[in-house]
Amino acid sequence: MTLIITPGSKAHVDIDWVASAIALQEFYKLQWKDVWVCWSENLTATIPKRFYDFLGKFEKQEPKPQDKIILVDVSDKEFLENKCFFNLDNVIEIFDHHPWYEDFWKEKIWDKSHIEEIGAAATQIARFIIENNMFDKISKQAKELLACAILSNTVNFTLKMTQEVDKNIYKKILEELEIDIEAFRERYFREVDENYLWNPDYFLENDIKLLNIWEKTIKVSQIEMTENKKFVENNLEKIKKVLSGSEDYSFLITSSALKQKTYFISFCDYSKSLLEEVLWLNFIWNILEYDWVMLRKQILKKLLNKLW
Ligand SMILES: [Mn+2]
Repeated sequence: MTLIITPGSKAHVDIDWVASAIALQEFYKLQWKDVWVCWSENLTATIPKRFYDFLGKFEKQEPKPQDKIILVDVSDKEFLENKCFFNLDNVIEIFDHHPWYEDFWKEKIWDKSHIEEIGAAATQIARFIIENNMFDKISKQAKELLACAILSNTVNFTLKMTQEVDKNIYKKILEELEIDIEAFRERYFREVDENYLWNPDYFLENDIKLLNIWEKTIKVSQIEMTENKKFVENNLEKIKKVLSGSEDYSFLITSSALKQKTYFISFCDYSKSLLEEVLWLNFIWNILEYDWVMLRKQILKKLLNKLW
């Protein structure tokens, strides 16, 4: 039996997905040889460059019709039915922290469906490996990736979805690695900023989400960086280019975990008025400032409620 760990589509992957998949592959390889990952090569800026060599070594393979699938960080049945490249009946296990499709998966794979509202899929995977007494067999880099992923997906533990278990598992990993918590966090967020500054065009382009909803199309680009304000001001023309297109609504959202600020950037009047209505705040020229962290999935939820 061949096991393939995958996010289910060929879209870009963030650090939560990469960290979870790599650690899970290491875990299952301790018991089963034939375990592969399948992902697109499009990495978002949330993955520091220091991990690129390590990630490049992982054996990737496309699933064949008979292969069994483990899904990580995704359980959206409708999305998968449209985008995935395998039969959903081949899924044998799922780890995800986006609630909604619990019943569907429970019915299909019963106790192999691990879906819960928690800050990061990486927390689930780390806890799962710890509970199976195998955490000391996981590589140092996989552990570091897991810790970075928890930091990133919980936006430094400020996101509403964050649970105590996210904080506890994060602490446990760093204690085991004997790494200073403050220094680790500071380094991680600095490295993400460095990615954006190193290749702004690429990273602006690759974290875009397109949605079709009630005959309207929405394009949302996302950047998560500490110095987001400076970056936006210096790259307005590039952002404008990324956001241009035939969509009904288009904007960029960028939150800073360390500064706890979010900015929305839009060049389209429809999008601006919609965001102003939902957020109860005003754009000044093309920028709206919001005094807390918010991620794309949260603003999309608000907009969808509004447009409904
Ligand atoms: Mn995630």
